[in-house]
Amino acid sequence: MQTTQEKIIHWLRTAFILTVAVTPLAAAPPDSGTTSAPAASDRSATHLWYQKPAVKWEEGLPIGNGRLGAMVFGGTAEERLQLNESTLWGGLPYDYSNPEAGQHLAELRRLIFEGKIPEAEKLGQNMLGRPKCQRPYQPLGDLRLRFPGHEKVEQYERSLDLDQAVVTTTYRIGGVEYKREVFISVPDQALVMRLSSSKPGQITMDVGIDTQHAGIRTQVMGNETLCLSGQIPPQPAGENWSSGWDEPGLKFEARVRIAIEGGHIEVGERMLKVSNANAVTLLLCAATSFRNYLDVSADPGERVEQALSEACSKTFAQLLQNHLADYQPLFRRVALDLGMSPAAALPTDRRIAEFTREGDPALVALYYQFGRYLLLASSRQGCQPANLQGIWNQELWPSWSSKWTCNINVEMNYWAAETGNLPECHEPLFDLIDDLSVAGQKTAREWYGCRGFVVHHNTDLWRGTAPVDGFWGLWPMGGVWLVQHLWEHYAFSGDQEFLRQRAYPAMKESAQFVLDFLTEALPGTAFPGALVTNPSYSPENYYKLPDGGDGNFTYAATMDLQLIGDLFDRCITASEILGVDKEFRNQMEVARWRLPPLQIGRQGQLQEWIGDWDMEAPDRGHRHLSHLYAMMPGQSITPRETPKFAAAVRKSLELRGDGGMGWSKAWKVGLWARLGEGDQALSMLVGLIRESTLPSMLDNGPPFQIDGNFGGCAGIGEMLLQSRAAGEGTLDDASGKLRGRTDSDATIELLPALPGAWPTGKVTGLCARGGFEVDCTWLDGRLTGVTIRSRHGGACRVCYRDKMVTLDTRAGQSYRLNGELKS
Ligand code: FUC
Repeated sequence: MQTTQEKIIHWLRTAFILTVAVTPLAAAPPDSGTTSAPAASDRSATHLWYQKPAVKWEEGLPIGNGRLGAMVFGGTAEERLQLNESTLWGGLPYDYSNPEAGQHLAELRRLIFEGKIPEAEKLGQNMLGRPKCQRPYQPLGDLRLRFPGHEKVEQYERSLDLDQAVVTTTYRIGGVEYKREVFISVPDQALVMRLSSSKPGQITMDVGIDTQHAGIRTQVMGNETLCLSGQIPPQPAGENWSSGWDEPGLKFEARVRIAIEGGHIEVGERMLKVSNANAVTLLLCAATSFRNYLDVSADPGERVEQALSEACSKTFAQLLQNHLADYQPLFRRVALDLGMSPAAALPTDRRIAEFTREGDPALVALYYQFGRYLLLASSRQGCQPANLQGIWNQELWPSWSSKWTCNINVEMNYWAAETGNLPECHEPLFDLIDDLSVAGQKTAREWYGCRGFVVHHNTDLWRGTAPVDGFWGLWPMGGVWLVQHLWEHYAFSGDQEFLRQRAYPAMKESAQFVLDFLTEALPGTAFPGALVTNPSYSPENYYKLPDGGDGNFTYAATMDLQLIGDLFDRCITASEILGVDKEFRNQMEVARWRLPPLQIGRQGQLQEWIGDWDMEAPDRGHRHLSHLYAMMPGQSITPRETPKFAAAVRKSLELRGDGGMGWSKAWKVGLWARLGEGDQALSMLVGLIRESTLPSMLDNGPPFQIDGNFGGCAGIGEMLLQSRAAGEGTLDDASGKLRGRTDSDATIELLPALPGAWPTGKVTGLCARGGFEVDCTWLDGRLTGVTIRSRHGGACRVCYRDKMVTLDTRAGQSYRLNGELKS
């Protein structure tokens, strides 16, 4: 196998550059993705399906509209839909501030510069927020349906249709076929379930709703509505990296309304009893008192009643139509066909268990589309961003409180948003950043005496920005990573108003923090006089100290330098584009030059820390790949522009091995793809699907964490298409210094990491930086055609293996090239 460096050398030798005037095709319609439905026979590309109900929660099928979520079990005699509302969290508005934290900073820095790491880590414990853990995401309740006599059924099937975002359960008893369809609608803000059967008068069931929050009881309203209404009770003692709270918290309410066709309804003990109906439509709406992170004064009952009464006035067919009219144009923007094999006919749990490299390429396409589905279901405009579990959580104390973890997890949730043509789904993250850029100012002042804003390694509904959990929580780079997403949205969309109004202001606040936070390395350190971060930490890894102990803290961990390099580069470019802040731009240019370089260590690896400590690090297979940020999701190291450093990344990746949780494997899929090594990327994908994926296709960390799904989805996208924005910065490959923006055009790499196991395929609607939408076909492992739609015009370098062509595009036009990149 060729190494990355050999590949680059080969590419440099053989590359020829052409600039061609390609005649555009007819102007593309504004939303020109694939809008037709997949072939009806091709269920394997769009359906997850199973021959038995979920027993465990993790086996359920998730549905959602970004705010309301449900895990559907598909039971027969007993059906359970576990419910969530994305703003239902523990506690009340809170800022975790610690006025004494800042007084320890100078001493902490001195200890770290002097290598007194255990002492520094002890001191760091005094610099945590108060209390030292944040609040957890909470479950709402459970909708429970009981069907007497449905214990023994035949021809059972439950499925999730990704093209419709509908979960369907069907089975037979005797000569009667039963069917339940359920979806959660964005336009109607309701969970909608339709129960029907092949013969009239067959639907008899009990309907109830309950919650595990203490002291809350269901009430019956009239004879067709159930109401679950209450307030999160105090939980003084926290668990699982959560703090408790002493006061009653958010108010919440859920109402269920039933409309029957034929038969009748009776009121039972806190439930409704339906008998002998021909069909039933069940609607469920829910809300909380949360308005924003400072204001929890909304009336959930009013919110619920309004949504419910509007939804009630529509038929099931109208509700379904509204739902599909919202969902399908978004979902169908991207279509992916990696080829079919007999395995595709099997139920999804078997496909996952039996997945091999060559065996079932269609499962990869399904996994990819499932990621896009999950983003649409958990991250919609106006809602909270997808948390560690998206929106699906049944625990009072979920793993890591199901928060937004900012040292990889929440960012990974959004890696597929732009490439997968769902930029609208990225917006909840921008709203979160807006909040944090305000909330984090107080923390920046209080902890570090800095301007701008800081975010540490976690945040919650209350926009906590203080360091939490333990001394390792003193990782002040969360905001620096998050704001890169604003730049990315600009890079894909070219939306200058977005850059001016939203992206640049937050990026600038973050850069201001960094400029103030950077400090001169003391004499006796590796780079005396350089500007460095301190305290610093390579999430969440540790190294061996000279006395044999473990050290976490350091100064200038590699990842910090990369994050700051990207932030400065992008802020400098943004300020130039917008024609503002010349003086501030100069400060960033000077500071960038004074950062220490990235370094290649004894093993040829990219050093994770300021010292060459990787080889002796106790956990060499550590799940985090923090120092490889510059290659994925960052772009300052690439095989084309910085072959020496790309080879060092490759070495680091090899040294890390193939283990880790789902999200770690997903990150490696993306890294191997960026290295242009499709077979390695596929190997990681096999690991992700075989070892770290539940039968439901949700990530199985373990435990379940949705970042693995989103990261895997993004990684598959990277195997098929990569792109760089015009002028994106790189390292100087000789010195490892950050050298700022280059003069290149936007670049698109077609099929950069296509594995041998996917010889034939087609993808439509992937997005590239620079404002392009790309369709590709390939045969026998070679590109056969590409169509590029330009959103806002501009030059674009199109690369495929050793070929390159520059297109000078006009806004709204499409360009078609063959496998030789000729028109
Ligand atoms: C980081 C990771 C863990 C987990 C948690 C939510 O702490 O190291 O593995 O993903 O975030």
